[in-house]
Amino acid sequence: MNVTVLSGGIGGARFVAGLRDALAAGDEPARVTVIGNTADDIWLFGLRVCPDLDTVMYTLGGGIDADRGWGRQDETWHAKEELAAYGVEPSWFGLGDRDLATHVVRTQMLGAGYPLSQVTEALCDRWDLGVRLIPMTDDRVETHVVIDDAAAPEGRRAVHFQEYWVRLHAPVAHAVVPVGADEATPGPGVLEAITEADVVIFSPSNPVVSVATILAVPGTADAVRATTATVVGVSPIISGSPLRGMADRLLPVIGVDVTASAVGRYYGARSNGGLIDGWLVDESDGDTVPDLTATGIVARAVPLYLSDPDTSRTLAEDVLQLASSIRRYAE
Ligand code: FO1
Repeated sequence: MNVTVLSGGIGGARFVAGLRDALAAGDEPARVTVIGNTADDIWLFGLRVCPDLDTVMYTLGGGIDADRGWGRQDETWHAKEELAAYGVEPSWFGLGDRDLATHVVRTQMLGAGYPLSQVTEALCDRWDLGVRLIPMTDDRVETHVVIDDAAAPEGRRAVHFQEYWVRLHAPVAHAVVPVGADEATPGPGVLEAITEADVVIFSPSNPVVSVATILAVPGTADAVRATTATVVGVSPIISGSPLRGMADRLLPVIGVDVTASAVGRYYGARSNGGLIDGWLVDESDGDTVPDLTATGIVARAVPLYLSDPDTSRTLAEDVLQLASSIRRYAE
């Protein structure tokens, strides 16, 4: 069975780890392809940093700092302290010593002319993930967020997503723009991973700066609409709040309410030209199942909290179960 997951930050990586465990315990051989968001990527001190790819790589490779959800465990920060001592900015982004090695290797390979997809494959070789991780594109796409700035001419300015999130802690946003998306092409294997899958999963990642950015690469959303796979999503919103991150700040920017139902309807039923066939909401949002069903989405309420590997695996099993019940129904 071929399963393809669209994944962004920490929630997506934890979900993929649960999916890998669920499939490993199953009786059917399965291959998992993770299409990672690269619009969070940033140049820092001359190094290319790919947070969402690294979070999947470290989480599935066993190198993640589980408390932070990003960066390496047993990390030290000497290089960061030395850079700060030189007064070199940005000092607001936490680059650990172990993590730096990943960015050095990546930057060296990019500089030698290797595309991000081959760099990612090379880095993942060390970590033995048990899934294939591919970037959404090899081209440069960067999410910029428009915020208030009294000092700016029109009272607003655009900042890189990482500055918006890490330095500014997600202030009120007026627009979210995946810069470069229109000129980007899907990375090697991305369209095939969607069209040849049995199941495509929208992980519980930020709909605006993770899933939407992957879908913003021309051709990707069309591949999801057209695939013979069953497409199932997991709500990143539980009882009106995101599990983590700043989706509650960004969903209003695209005119979507901060509810599990609104996000499901934002993706839309494939039977009505949308992107998903099934949608999982938390038990606390079970009352929204009827109105989702009315839009053509097969919705189900299950526990969505990813508090540990066991709950992640159970959630992944629920997703696969929903996909197979939709598949049977469709046949
Ligand atoms: N998130 C923070 O809140 N503070 C940080 O200093 C920080 C550093 C960092 C370094 C490497 C990396 O791969 C991720 C890092 N993140 C940090 C998380 C990152 O901002 C987010 O995980 C994604 O960009 C959004 O999901």
